[in-house]
Amino acid sequence: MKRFLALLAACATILGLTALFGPQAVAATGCKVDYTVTSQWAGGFQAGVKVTNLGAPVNGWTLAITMPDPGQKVVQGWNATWSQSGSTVTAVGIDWNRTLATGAAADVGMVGSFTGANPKPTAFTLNGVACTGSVDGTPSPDPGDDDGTPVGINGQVHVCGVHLCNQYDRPIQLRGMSTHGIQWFSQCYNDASVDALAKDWKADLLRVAMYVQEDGYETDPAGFTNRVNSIVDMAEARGLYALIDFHTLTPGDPNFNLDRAKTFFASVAARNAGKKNVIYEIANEPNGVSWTAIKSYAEQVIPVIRAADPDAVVVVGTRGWSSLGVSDGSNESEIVNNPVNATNIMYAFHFYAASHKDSYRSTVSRAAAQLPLFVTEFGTVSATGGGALDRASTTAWLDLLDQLKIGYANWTYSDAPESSAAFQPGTCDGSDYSSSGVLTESGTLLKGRISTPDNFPTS
Ligand code: IDC
Repeated sequence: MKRFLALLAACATILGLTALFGPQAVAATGCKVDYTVTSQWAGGFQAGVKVTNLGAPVNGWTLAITMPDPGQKVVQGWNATWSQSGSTVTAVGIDWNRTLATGAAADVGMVGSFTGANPKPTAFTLNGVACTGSVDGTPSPDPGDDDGTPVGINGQVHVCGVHLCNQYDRPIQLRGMSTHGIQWFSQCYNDASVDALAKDWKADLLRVAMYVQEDGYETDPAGFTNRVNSIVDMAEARGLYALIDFHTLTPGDPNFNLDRAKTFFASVAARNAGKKNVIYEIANEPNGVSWTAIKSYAEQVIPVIRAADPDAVVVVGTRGWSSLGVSDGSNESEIVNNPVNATNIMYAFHFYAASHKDSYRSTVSRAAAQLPLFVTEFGTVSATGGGALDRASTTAWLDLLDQLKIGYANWTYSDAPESSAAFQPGTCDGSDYSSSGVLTESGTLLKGRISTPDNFPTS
């Protein structure tokens, strides 16, 4: 009897430990799954899977998906750790989505291959419990501190499928402006100018372009880190997202600045981890360098950011000045076939409307079905940052980005003496950033586009 009790106690201990540390600690009592094939091509498909927990809160979950056709294989996935055994595909929640309150949902997704007809899955379980969606009354997320600003409405953003999604798991497009190099134009970023961006332009986003070379970060790491942080704070105070741009340009290989990037991002990510408005852009425009070298850089910098700020979105620059490789004679397939091994990331695409036209637009249209894209920089003029504004091409680009819900930041919110700047030279010496007289032709066009209503989804 004593021996039996001891055995029982040992079992209880093991069970207890499993309950504490096992990924399936708390079983859900109900769940609902929305499975959507978002695109399909010869032998391949992409699917979004939204799993809603209708049972007790879980801290750690495993979603098992039964694929009916033996030819269906998961190739890659996002927002979860994916694996497959026979006909069962498994997605395990990761650091930032592993906790699901009652009624909360996780949006995950996968790219798969198939050889037969690609039928939809026949069954789903969450922590071993069948998802029938039979319990209703899903509570909507707490509106929390919605103050009507972009960050107030959307909260912490994350990548869902090929989109950027808000706290309600709905795709959103963030529209805004990029600073010029803050080593040259710091006088343009002050309370009055950021007020104008938030209130008059009704922008969602300010990109903070911190050059690394050209008298930038490398000359004063602590000083530039502080300047970036203070602009992040100015954006946060007005409910704007801040895109922290590690503005590598020359040399084009981001690995040249790998150690600087690790130091910089460890610092800004730790300092800004608690904020909901920060997105990290780890390399502005890689050029003269292969995609594999860029991917290697990304896979070393992203873990540094995640260690400090696990839930932030990270944007990765692409080959050929962030042209998805097009300006180097390549295209998005090198990324699709060999993506960065990380979740919650997007890929940067840049264009200058007078230089980059239909062939670039068709690449973006095609790539947008397979890769989460963010236009972290673009100009209305030529790639030099000067020359005539190309209204027709800019309009075609912005219509396309609106239609695809791809976020963008325009180069530049500055009074630089070049046609890409939004303000007339000398504007930043004064305090008027609002009247129409201070705008350039490019600034007038962009303010007109950006200030139209966002209509962000709130449920
Ligand atoms: C340009 C600036 C210009 C500056 C030059 C070199 O407009 O004043 O002298 O950089 O630093 C990019 C780059 C961006 C460029 C911009 C226009 O990301 O730094 O800014 N551009 O040439 N990619 C394509 C164009």
